[in-house]
Amino acid sequence: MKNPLVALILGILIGVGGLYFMLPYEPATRGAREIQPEAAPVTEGAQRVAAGSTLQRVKRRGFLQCGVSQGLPGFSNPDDRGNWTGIDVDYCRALAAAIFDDPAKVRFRPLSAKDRFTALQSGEIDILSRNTTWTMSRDTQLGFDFVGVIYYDGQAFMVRKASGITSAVQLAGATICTQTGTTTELNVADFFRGRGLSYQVLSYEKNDEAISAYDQGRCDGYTTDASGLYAERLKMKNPDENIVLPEIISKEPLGPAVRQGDPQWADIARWTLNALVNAEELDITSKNIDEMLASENPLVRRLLGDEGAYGQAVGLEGDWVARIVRAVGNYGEIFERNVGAETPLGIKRGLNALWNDGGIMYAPPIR
Ligand SMILES: N[C@@H](CCC(=O)N[C@@H](CS)C(=O)NCC(=O)O)C(=O)O
Repeated sequence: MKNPLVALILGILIGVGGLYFMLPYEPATRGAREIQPEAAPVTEGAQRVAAGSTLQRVKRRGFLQCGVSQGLPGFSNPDDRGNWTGIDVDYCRALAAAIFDDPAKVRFRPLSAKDRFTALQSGEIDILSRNTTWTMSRDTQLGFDFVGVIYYDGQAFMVRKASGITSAVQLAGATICTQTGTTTELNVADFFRGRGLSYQVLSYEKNDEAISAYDQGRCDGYTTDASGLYAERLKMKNPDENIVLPEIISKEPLGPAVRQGDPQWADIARWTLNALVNAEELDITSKNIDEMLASENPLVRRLLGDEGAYGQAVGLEGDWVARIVRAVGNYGEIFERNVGAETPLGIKRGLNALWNDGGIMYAPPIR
């Protein structure tokens, strides 16, 4: 550099630029971004809750607080005696098994679609496992981390058979019942507006109100995630008089979410989900788990904690996956037990089949 002044100015510019890139990344939660109507932005209070070890808090408390729905068969549904069943419920039981070696050490907190996010932000629950769609705004503006996909879903419509409607495009001018605080409301608006069709939406805070409004004929159609349609149809006066239209109008990747700010807890939640899927891929089931513990297959040995220290790395015991599978089975077992062909919902694996069996369910390896 011939001119020392030019060299000095250049040096300052490079230094300032370098410092800028070293600043910690801070997502803009205020102002700049448009918040979806369903979402309330993260508060400073919520960020305070997130500090510290959720695992330690859960252990000290002696049970996991798991946010679920108020009743959605196949996903999270209480019976008359308050026993919960469903895919989302079994996922929380898997977490409790990994932490406590006891799938019963979990309390289920029923939450409406509208209240679920504040319950997670405020620390009322440790994890949200409630047929919740992973969207960018929920992931980036609410102070959450989604840890994966437990069920690949998509939104569809239900109508009365007697209406003669066989396709969603015939719904022009229709009144549609749905629930507030959901992606469902937003997608239905996109669907009709995008096609220049007129429509009316009746949104209810409680899903059972939306269902009964539709069932009483106040709406021409009811819309939610396709899995939810099969589940909710079971609650109707005459389920067989209703049909699900063929169009899937959105992507609804449903998955568990945790508060941002505790990477160890996010890892535990993420790898519990991955462990369930990897266990299915390796044919490790609740029935053969004890034989599998003697396996020579290195992939099985790593998953079950005979090689490496994968559980210990996230604050769990080495046999965390054996505990999980013994308690709730692998992902395929959970699917079949709760929503599969032999259940009243009768849902096929479809997209939720493993990647090597025609679906897109794929978990990163444990190694
Ligand atoms: N996946 C959508 C919809 C979730 C949702 O709340 N669906 C309703 C209709 S199936 C539901 O679960 N209702 C049961 C309840 O409110 O407890 C979302 O995350 O917004």
